[in-house]
Amino acid sequence: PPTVRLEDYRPSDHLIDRVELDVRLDPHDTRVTATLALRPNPAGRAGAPLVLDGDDLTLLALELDGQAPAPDAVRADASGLTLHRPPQRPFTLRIETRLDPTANTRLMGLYRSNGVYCTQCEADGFRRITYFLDRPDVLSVYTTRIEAEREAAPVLLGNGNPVEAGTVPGTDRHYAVWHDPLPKPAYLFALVGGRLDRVAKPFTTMEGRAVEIAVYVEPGKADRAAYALDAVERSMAWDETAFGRAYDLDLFNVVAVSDFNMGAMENKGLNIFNDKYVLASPETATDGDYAAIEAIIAHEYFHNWSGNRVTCRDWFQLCLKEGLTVFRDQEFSSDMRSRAVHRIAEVRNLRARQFPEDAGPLAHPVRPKQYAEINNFYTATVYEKGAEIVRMLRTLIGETAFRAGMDRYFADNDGTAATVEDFLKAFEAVTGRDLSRFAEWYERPGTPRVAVSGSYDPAARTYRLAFRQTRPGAGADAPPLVIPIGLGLVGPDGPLDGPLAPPFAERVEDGVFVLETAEDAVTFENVAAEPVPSLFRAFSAPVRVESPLDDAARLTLLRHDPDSFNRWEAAQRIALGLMTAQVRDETAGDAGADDFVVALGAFLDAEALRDPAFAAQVLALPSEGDLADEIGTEIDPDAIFAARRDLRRRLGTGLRERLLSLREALAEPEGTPFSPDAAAAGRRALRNAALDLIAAADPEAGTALAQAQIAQATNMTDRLAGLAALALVPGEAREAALSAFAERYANEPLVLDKWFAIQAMIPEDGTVERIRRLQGHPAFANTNPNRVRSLVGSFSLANPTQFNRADGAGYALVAETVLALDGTNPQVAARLMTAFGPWRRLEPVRRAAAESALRRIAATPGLSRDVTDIGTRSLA
Ligand code: B3K
Ligand code: ZN
Repeated sequence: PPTVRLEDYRPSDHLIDRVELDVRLDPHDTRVTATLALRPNPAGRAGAPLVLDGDDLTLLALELDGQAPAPDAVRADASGLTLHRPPQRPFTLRIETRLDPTANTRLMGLYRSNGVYCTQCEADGFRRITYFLDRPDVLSVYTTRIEAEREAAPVLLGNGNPVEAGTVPGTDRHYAVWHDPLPKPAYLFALVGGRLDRVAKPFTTMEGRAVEIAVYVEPGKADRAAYALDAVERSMAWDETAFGRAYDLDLFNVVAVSDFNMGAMENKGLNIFNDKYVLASPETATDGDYAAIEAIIAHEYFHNWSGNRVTCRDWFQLCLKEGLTVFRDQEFSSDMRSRAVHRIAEVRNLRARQFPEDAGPLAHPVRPKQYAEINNFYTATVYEKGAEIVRMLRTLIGETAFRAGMDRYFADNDGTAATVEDFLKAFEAVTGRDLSRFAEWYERPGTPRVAVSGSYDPAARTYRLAFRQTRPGAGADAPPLVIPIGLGLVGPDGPLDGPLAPPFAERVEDGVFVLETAEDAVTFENVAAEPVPSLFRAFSAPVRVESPLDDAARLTLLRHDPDSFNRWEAAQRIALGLMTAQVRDETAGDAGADDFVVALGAFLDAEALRDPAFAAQVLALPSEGDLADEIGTEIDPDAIFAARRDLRRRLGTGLRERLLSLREALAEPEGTPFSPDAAAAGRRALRNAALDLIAAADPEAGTALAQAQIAQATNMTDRLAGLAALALVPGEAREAALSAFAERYANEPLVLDKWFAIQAMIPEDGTVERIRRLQGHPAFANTNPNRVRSLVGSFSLANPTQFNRADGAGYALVAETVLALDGTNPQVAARLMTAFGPWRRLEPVRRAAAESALRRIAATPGLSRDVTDIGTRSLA
């Protein structure tokens, strides 16, 4: 496939100022008439042909300024429309196309989900609706008339504000006209038509604008939309106080559909969501679901400024809207919940998804330099590492300057399609700093390493910390990155910053040292005793740290570090060390493990009831993926699994009495109404973390507890945690609980997804066969992305021993699914295939099996561009 390169960017030769769309919805024969007000772009090439994008389109009619153009003046086919000699002045094109939304299984462009008409245009789906300049730097004002059979689609929604509605005389059809006053790129276009229930509430912006917020869901599910509706309201209020950003239309609509390629989409004034991220009730949604709904509602809403009002010049700038908006939603969630616990969750996620990506064949810079298929670049690197860059920027310049820079960015770029340079320029303007060196973060793939060593001089009462940064694959002459390092010193009894004579270091400001060269060091003065350094507080940079700490020092941090993140990190590093020692067959770890159990016991005594959410994070050991990432090469997932299982057993045995009594102490008194708030969720999280460890040590006791929990559960969090504990214990009890769960939720697709996922994650030999059976379950469908992700996606990403079975059966299952899906939904197929990313880091037998599965996929004729691209890069 042709490669698109950042360096080849040039402005469009033409602009489209206004778009009038007339969409007559029909299940198989939808007619779209687009009237485009075009003109030559003064910044483009004069006299250039007009080349409109198209994808799978059927052209019915074409007029240029009211006339049919001469046949030799035009070339049109399914994938584009070229006007060889367009007028050198403003002109109008009227284009009529025919679509079959029911046949659209790729879920890009206009399609039907459970009978509801909806659209997905980012990144390049608008060209599946009409011929267009489908690129983000062409901004137009849209007016959309939507027409449909009233019975089939009583609700008709578009971008912007509603301007007119009525019936089509003499028919059973009706229409609605929507006008969006703000110019936008085509990827933000959306329409919806269908039978939907609605919940709504008013909001008044800080500018005094009356807004109606509404959430539309499948009929009968309105009561499950309340949480999402409130989350929109909280998001609107937060963006006003945190960033001074007010909403700008009279309506803000959210629509939930059941077939959706990703989480949600920020279309202007009409966000379309995967129903998984809207629908919630205590009976069907876990605390994790509630948190995800709040975060994604916020994310899409925040795009209204970071993405829509200021959009991207080209798709290489994707992190400009995505990294920034992830940062904004993280800050929102931190303010709504516990900042420390949320930071831990962010870092877990970064390490689980972005670090491996950055260490494998699909690694790319946060701002890629080239792509073959842009839809494959909606990655953890662009989103999550992109967010970390924004966070580092804030750490470097401080909160006040950061806010001023954001204001400047919005003011200078409002209504335009911007670049990463424009973003940085705003911060340079308000701080007077040169950020060109910092900008390297956008250009370099790979996770940097920072090696740290410390030395104490008791006579001089100084403590010196030396840092050395390296980047994988980077030569010695590669420019160093600018790395903010959150720092503090901790003594045996607590922080070493007593009020009388605190330690200080000249180049540590507000607890941050900035490493700008390959090597540097900082010296603290006035240090009364040998300290333990607390490094990269709050995970101040997305790097791997080669730390000088031993386990005794880490236990000091676990006890005394005022930085909660580093308390958690200390426990994680100790656990990681114990487990990797076992994997590497070093048996010396036993005494260390005992010390760890004792320390965790003390930690629980001090903290568990004070901050259960945080304690749950400390108890949750690093994942198998974390271990694989730590080990890095010749990975044997079975050995990793065994090491983790053994440490869980040890903790479950050593902490048993404490865990049991914590479960008692944290139980909600009977009759307590369910609340999804962070405090209640934290108590449930700790109870369930305790259950996991108890069951690991004593499957029989665990089974009994899990069964009782399921029987008494008043919410999905506890019910599912019970089921998850049972799922790890082979036998009758597990199978009975699984059947009962399936029966209870037979008509709840989103809950059945959890049931599919739990079974897909069973770390036992029979799982591949179980999944094959489940693929034939009446509730399973390859055409629904949520079903595929819950069954096959969970397997490939969250069941390392079975996906990586030495006989290759796990790889074969995923490869077959990729191939089966590619014809209908290439985006989801390609996403699934990324699970093979770490293949080169496996031990030789599995490496060979994974490679041959990859090669089998890649050698299949007729593959989509999406899957071809992942295959090519994975094998390169
Ligand atoms: N912007 C969309 C993602 C579109 C993905 C296109 N393949 C959702 C989001 O990040 O908010
Ligand atoms: Zn986004």
